[in-house]
Amino acid sequence: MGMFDKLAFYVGLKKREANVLVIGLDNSGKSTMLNHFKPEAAKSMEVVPTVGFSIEKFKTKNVSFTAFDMSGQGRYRNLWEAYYADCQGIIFVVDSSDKLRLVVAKDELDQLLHNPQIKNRRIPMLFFANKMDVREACSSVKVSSALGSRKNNKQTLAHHPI
Ligand SMILES: Nc1nc2c(ncn2[C@@H]2O[C@H](COP(=O)(O)OP(=O)(O)OP(=O)(O)O)[C@@H](O)[C@H]2O)c(=O)[nH]1
Ligand SMILES: [Mg+2]
Repeated sequence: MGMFDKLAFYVGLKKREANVLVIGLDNSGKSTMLNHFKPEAAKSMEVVPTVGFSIEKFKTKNVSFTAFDMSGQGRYRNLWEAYYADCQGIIFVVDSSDKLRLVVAKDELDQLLHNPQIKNRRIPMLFFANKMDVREACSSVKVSSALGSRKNNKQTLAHHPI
């Protein structure tokens, strides 16, 4: 539960419940990552592309998380911003092996960071450089520099293969 513990560290000191928005391009592995954190009995056998969004609940020692697993498909990305105002944390998942679309991921990230619901708040963001098991995947450092990550926003880059 390392990733949620990390977010709990940032949001748990003041709040007992937190909404976490899980975003990133389609096929980046958001639902697979969340499935990985579920208890054995609740895991899906097969993860399929998300339609719209789905809601998952997780609990760490101090904080109950509601994760909004958003679809990353182009036609659904405009749904993300409807959840900005009411989220206390964001996990941005990147497919590190999808070099061609790193620029698209950056574009989406820039739009997110410029959104008034986000830019005027200090909101913890965690970047997950996924698919590190793929041989030609970019390193987490490369993913970070492709996204132009800003350390002063308390953003963290995770790169644990799942
Ligand atoms: N090799 C590899 N494949 C992964 C990894 N994580 C996810 N995948 C695969 O990537 C594909 C997409 O995973 P999803 O979890 O559905 O991706 P998503 O980001 O939820 O996609 P949308 O719901 O369409 O936005 C699936 O075939 C997964 O099995 C990983 O770490 N390594
Ligand atoms: Mg999904």
